[in-house]
Amino acid sequence: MFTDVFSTFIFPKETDTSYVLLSPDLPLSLQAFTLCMKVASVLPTNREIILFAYRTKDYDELNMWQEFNGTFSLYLSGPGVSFTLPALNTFGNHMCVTWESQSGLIAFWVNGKRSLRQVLRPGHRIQPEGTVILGQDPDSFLGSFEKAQSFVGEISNLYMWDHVLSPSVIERVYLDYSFPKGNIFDWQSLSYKCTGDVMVELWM
Ligand SMILES: [Ca+2]
Repeated sequence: MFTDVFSTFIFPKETDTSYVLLSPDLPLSLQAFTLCMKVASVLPTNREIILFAYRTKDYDELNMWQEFNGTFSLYLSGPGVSFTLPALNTFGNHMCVTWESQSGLIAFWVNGKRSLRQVLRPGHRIQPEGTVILGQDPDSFLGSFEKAQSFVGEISNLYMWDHVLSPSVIERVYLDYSFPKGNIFDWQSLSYKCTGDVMVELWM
């Protein structure tokens, strides 16, 4: 008896039509989160690259980008912060973002190592009833995509928790070894729907 093990989303080319819709296991009403994924891309760094987009009807609630200048940024419905980090590459970086509302402290983690911390929107709560997509930046609810902001490359090992994981747990997420199930998104039981030209790699 074999079970399909779902391995990677492959976005083979620049489009304004291809994306993956993710269904969270919990509503994204959040005062903290840890978001992790492995990302490989060889897109030029003088181009915006959307890495994760969570949008409600009127707002981009939680968006992660690589920016024109190669920095990485995270926006929470308006305000954002950017971080200078190792560039995306063909072999893939394991990236996490942690944020919690009380202090507003936010950090990126690359291959298990934490960036310096910045402060973003203390007291803020991320609102539920939106849609999470990979591959495109929606300027309206599930629409108005721009090809020049699309993601091209591979995304795997996507997990999200409604709290900040400890450094030792993030290290284990990076090593893909013995860590708690993602209570918002868990790569081992991810509920998703692909639209357009997105390939899903499955191992038997
Ligand atoms: Ca856009």
